[in-house]
Amino acid sequence: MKRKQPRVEEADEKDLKVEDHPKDWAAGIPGVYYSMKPAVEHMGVERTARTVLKMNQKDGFDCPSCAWPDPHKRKTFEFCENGAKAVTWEAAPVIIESDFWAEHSISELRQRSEYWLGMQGRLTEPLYKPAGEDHYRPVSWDEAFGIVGDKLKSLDSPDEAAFYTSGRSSNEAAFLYQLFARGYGTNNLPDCSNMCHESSGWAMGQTIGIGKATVTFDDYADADLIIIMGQNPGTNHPRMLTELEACKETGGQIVAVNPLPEAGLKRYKNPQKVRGVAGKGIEIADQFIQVRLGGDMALLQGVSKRVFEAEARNPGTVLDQAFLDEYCEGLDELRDYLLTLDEDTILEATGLRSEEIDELAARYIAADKVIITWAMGITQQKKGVATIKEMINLLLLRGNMGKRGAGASPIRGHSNVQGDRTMGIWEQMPPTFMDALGKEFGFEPPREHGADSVETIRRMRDGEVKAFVALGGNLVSAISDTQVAEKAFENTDLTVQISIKLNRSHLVTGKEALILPCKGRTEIDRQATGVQFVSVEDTVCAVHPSWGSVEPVSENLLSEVAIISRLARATIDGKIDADWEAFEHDYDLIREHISRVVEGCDDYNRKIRQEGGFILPNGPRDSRTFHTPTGKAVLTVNDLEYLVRPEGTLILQSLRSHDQWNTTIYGFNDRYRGVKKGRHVVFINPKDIIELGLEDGQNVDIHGVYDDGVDRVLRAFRVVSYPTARGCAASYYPEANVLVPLEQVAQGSNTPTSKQIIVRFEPSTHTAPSQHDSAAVAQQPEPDGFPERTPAGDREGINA
Ligand SMILES: Nc1nc2c(c(=O)[nH]1)N[C@H]1C(S)=C(S)[C@@H](COP(=O)(O)OP(=O)(O)OC[C@H]3O[C@@H](n4cnc5c(=O)[nH]c(N)nc54)[C@H](O)[C@@H]3O)O[C@H]1N2
Ligand SMILES: Nc1nc2c(c(=O)[nH]1)N[C@H]1C(S)=C(S)[C@@H](COP(=O)(O)OP(=O)(O)OC[C@H]3O[C@@H](n4cnc5c(=O)[nH]c(N)nc54)[C@H](O)[C@@H]3O)O[C@H]1N2
Ligand SMILES: [Mo]
Repeated sequence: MKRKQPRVEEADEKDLKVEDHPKDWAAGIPGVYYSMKPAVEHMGVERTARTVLKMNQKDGFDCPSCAWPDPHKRKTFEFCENGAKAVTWEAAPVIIESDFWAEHSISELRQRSEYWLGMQGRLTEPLYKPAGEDHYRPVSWDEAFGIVGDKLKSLDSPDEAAFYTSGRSSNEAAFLYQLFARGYGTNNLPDCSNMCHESSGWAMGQTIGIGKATVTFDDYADADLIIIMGQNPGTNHPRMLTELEACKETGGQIVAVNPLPEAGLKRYKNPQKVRGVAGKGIEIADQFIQVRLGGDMALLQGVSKRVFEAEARNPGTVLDQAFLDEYCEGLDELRDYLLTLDEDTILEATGLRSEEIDELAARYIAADKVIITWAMGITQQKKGVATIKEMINLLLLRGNMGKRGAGASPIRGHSNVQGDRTMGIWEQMPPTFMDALGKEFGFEPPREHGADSVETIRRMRDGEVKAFVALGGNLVSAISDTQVAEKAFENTDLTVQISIKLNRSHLVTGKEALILPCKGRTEIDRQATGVQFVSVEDTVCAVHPSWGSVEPVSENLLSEVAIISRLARATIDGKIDADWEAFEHDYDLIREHISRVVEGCDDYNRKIRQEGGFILPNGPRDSRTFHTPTGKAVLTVNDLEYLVRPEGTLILQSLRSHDQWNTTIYGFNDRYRGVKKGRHVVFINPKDIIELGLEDGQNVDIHGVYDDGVDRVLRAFRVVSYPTARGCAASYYPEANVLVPLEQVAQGSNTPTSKQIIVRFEPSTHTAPSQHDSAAVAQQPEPDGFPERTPAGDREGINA
């Protein structure tokens, strides 16, 4: 089973190369090649066949990568390059040997990159770091559970503990985990969603009464117009490109709104089609709108304003008045506000020309069925919640909700982040859920809202949270303000990580620390009553089973469900009416409880066994029912605000390269953007490079600009001339988290503003990358508005 520990070379950034032209298309044959090659290399042919070919099949496991849904009719290869990477990373049969921990101290491992740590292989033994020591040592499972139970029982208040969840765990594990936390007595259930789509949940909950997509999978192909805002599907949701292609094939149009000309938004070569493999692929975006970072709120208001103006010119022809009368409130207030909105402010905030907004408005008005879809470019902005409310406004004006081919579609990140929420992983679940939970398990759940991710870090820093348990994830790397986050972890008495692989959150520890290794989703889960499956929910509310398909990398591993059950027994045995031991043996028992507690999940055990699972009810989508206080969808007035950057600064966003899964770094190439063998780059518009007195290829230190007296800086990052919008820059996440103060959050959702960081640059005296890829060739922007990369000074910048 086990292979020899790999020799992993750290990338030192000195071989970093930047190609002259970023790619203008995504996927195609290279996609398939790039996905299969490492899989076969690391897992061998048989294990590759058992994993990659089972991915997203009805009898297989749900891809542990993103939350994009599966079609009804599955293809043989129902996965993308990134799914294959995620599976290879998890299922490659390489384990960390016991002597590793004596050989490597924690402080030594802390010097290693996330890439190196992840490549060491799977964790297979519970590990314990006693107070005052710098090494983990293997311990028995019983000893490990005892340490956690004793600590949790010794705290003065249950609110001195926090229970974090990342979005990869199953519905069954998530349900038990929140039950454990609430049975113990706290709502401190921070999760990765707090840093991700929290803004979407808030905005949609307040306006249409549900924080989930109002579309189904089929709606994509049916839409007349899809507006993609703040999302990079070519890298982060590649299978979405197939649906965008389907939409185009039936005459639909696509508009991409983004400061960056991302490859997948431009052209797509479908690897499943002959044309996609051999030809030029299909043009995706009919209009590319190169908005400034954080300018989307102004853009959407500008479009809605034009909709009202068009209605005023031709009364009764533009608005869906019947829909608005029956289902919505707030129309007059919105009209009054938008018709007085200053056009120059809109142009200033967006960095766009008036005609570009006119064109989008004309497309919107001409289309009967419109979907607006979005991701982190919107949610991680200070005005993220308000911006999403503006999307809802625009959709409602023409009745684009609760009909085929139309709706609001936030695209979730983690494969089961939405399911975790449905199961109760939220620091502020509503009273109806708490009532049902209390009734089912014979206890009084805590009612006071708990701490989210940012608040948990603050409480750990300030000594208010003393024990931290994480069901997956890598919070220290994922959260903003890295220095503060590290202090917070170190200030905690006990940190516990339930994980499959080593990451930084195992090395920046509390005084005591534990690692509890679990099975991954690819692995067969045998329990006393036989092989178990789990269930997950995708981004369009479809719930389906997931069966592991390969032997676990070690017999010593426990499932997440087993770990949570045993943690609960060690901590709150007998306190609530729950048979923890039985749960571990038979997951159907957990699902029976779910069916009585979670809305929409009645008869769960039967429905989950139907072919393809089932779809959760959704008021706006199914029947134009809006669970708001008045029962109507709410058109909202949101005062326009945008970030004004001081002279000499840029607004920086932090995003994903093509070779990573959040904090997991698979490699050092960002193929579509033309970066190789390094991550320490900052993409800047050529005109801004000149204006700031910098040079393409130069090394700079990037300083966060805040007046709280803390110097937040990234050293020796290479300037890459890139056709991003003027005034904007981009670097990779998680590195850039160093620059974001913990207090910089989106209004309403408390999500760190990872896409809106004001920075200034200084020439770096630190050594790092060198070699640049020759003098670049000047290129004219293409007619469709997707610019090419050009070195500073060679031509006019984009969107000047
Ligand atoms: N391969 C891979 N897949 C993933 C992930 C991964 O790390 N790797 N992560 C998963 C997770 S958890 C998530 S949440 C999703 C994230 O999916 P994305 O949201 O696509 O992820 P990001 O890389 O953060 O890209 C943000 C995009 O928004 C744009 N953007 C930034 N700011 C603005 C703005 O102000 N306005 C507009 N209009 N656009 C803006 C950026 O240029 C970029 O194209 O992907 C999921 N899928
Ligand atoms: N600056 C900046 N910061 C960001 C973002 C950004 O765009 N910019 N994006 C934010 C977003 S959208 C998100 S979702 C968060 C992500 O935050 P997290 O979800 O906390 O981080 P991940 O990197 O996805 O977690 C990876 C770890 O999960 C563990 N893991 C993997 N699979 C399993 C499993 O099956 N079970 C268990 N128990 N553990 C497993 C592995 O040990 C792995 O190291 O980061 C946020 N932070
Ligand atoms: Mo995410």
